[in-house]
Amino acid sequence: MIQTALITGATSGIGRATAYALARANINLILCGRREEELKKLKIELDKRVKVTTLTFDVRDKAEVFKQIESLPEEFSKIDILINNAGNAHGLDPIQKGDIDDWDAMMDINVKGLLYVSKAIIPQMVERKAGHIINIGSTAGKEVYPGGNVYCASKYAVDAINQGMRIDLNQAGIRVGAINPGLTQTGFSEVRFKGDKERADNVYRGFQPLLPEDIADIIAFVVSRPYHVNIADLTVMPTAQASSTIVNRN
Ligand code: NDP
Ligand code: 8X3
Repeated sequence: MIQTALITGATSGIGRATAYALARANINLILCGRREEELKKLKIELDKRVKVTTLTFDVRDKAEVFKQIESLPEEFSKIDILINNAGNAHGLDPIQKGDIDDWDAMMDINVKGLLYVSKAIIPQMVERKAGHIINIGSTAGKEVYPGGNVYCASKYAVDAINQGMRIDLNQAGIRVGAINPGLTQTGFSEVRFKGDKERADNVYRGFQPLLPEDIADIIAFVVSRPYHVNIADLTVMPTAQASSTIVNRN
């Protein structure tokens, strides 16, 4: 039975690599993001292999999230796997210097956006008593670091939501688990530092960071387990990283 996965944040980084990995596993794809051009390019590349459709929306726009997901054509309307991946950090300022707009963005996207998308999809999974939700958390959701304040709070919230979903959806037989990556080289730091590429590159300087494909391979492994196996919480760091603040750089 061919499955269908919806991936948020599929235009870049971990989400994009996951689209490739799940296509290789013959899973049909609903690819989501705000950058329509990127979604179109991805669809052209991947629909040689599996069925692909795209949804362009901002996860902060509650009405649009529901409208877009409800508009899915019949052949994509049964969603077996939800990958809650869309998210970013905005800024790395100490709390006393933090920008309120950055705080709003992180809580609205990483926490509320994840909830809106989940709310639009969970009822059909409950009805079928089957489904798999993977929430992309972070090492930032396990350990707070200097300047991480609100980003860490948003990822601690993802950790709590992941646990809460697993508890509440237990009787419905739905699998729920989190993958918590450490330092992964994606567009993440460029977004965090508002396009300052040099500062972004410095984050990954002097050691081998994770690549988005490393996380995507793990997601493909997690979804390929037999249905009685639920990988509930998985933290993955580069070998050079021991904690949020301890990185072995040359
Ligand atoms: P990228 O910046 O490469 O990708 C972020 C993705 O999120 C993009 O596809 C972007 O799509 C989407 N996105 C951002 N804001 C919105 C929005 N408002 N509405 C819809 N989609 C949105 O970063 P990563 O791949 O690294 O990040 C993916 C996830 O991994 C995030 O949740 C991040 O917190 C987490 N993570 C990343 C780590 C890292 O070191 N890179 C480590 C731990 C966790 P678009 O711009 O088209 O909307
Ligand atoms: C991304 C990892 O350490 O840059 O969530 O916050 S970190």
